[in-house]
Amino acid sequence: MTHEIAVVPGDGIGREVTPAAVDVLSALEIDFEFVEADAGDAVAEETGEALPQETYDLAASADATLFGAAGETAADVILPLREAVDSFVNVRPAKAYPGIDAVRPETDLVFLRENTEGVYAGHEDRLTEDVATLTRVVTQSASRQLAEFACEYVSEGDHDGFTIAHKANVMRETDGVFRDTVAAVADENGVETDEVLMDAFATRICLDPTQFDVVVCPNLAGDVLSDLAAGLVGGLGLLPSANVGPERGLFEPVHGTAPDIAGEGVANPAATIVSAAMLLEYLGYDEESDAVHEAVESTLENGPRTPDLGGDASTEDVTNAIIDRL
Ligand code: GGG
Repeated sequence: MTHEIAVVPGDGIGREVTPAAVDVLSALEIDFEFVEADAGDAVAEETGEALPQETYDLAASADATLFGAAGETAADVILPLREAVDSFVNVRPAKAYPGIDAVRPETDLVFLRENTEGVYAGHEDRLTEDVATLTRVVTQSASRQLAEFACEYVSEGDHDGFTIAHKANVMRETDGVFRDTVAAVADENGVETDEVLMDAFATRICLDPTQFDVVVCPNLAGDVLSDLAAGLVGGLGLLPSANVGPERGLFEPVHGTAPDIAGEGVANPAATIVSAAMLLEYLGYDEESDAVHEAVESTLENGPRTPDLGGDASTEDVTNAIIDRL
C-alpha cells in the first residue's frame, strides 16, 4: 500500500529540516510517495498567496502531511493547513534526552493543545488607529473533542490522568466552558484530572516539572507553555508535534523558521525527524516509529550534534548519523 505524504517545507530552516525528515522516512521499507508543495513567506512574495490552493488541497487529500516552518505568514499557512487535515488537537511532547544539557533534565511532559479556536480563531479587528480587538472563541464541542482524545490518550498510555491548564478565574466564560467541559468528559470516562491556573503552571514547571505529566490546554496556552517547556529540555530544536485529525494528520516541529541560522545548513533536524516518527505511529507503523525515536535518542546522546546543542555538526551530518543507526 502506497501512502501519499504531502511535504510542505515552508520557510527558513523548514527548507533544511523537512528534507532531512524525508530522507529518514525514505530509509525505511515503507512505500511512501512524497509530494512537495509550497507555502509561506517566499511564495507569498512571489504570488501574493501564502498558501496556494493546490497545497491546501494536497494536505486535505494526502494520508499525512509533513510541515516545516512558517514565518511572518504563519497565520495564513499553518492555521488553514491544520484545518485542511481537520485537526482538533496538537500533541506536543516535551522531554529531556539523555546526554543533552537541559535546565530540567527530569522533564517529561505531553501537551494536548486545543487546535481550532481560542484566540487563534482569526477574529481580529482594527477598529481605529488606536484600538485593535480580538474575539476569543471557546466551544463545548471543540473542548469535548479534545477531552475525548485526552481520555483515550491517557488510557492507552502509561498515564494516571491529566491536568487541565486554564485561566478561568479571569476568562470566566471562555475558559470556564473549556475547564468545565474537559472535566465533565474526563468524569464520564472515569479519567482522573486536576487543574492548574496556566500562569502558576508556568512557574511550577520551571521549579519542578515532575509534578505534571499530560497537560490539556487551550490553543494559545499550549503554544506558549510548550515553548517554555522546550527551554527546560534543551531548546526548540528538540520538540516535535502532531496535529491529529480523525482521518489525517499534519506533523511539524514546534520551532519556527529560525531566520538567524536559515541557509547555513546547521539547523537541528531532531524535532522534525521525531515529528516524522509521530507520523509513522499515526499511520500504524509502530515498530518503525520506535526505531526512529531510538535512532534520534542515540544520536542526541552520542553525537554528532548541531551547534544549538553545543556541537559543530551540520544538519546533513546529524541526519546521516540517524539513518546509519536505523
Ligand atoms: N513549525 C511550527 C511553526 O512554523 N511555528 C510558527 C508559529 O508561529 N506557529 C504557531 C502555532 O504553532 O500555532
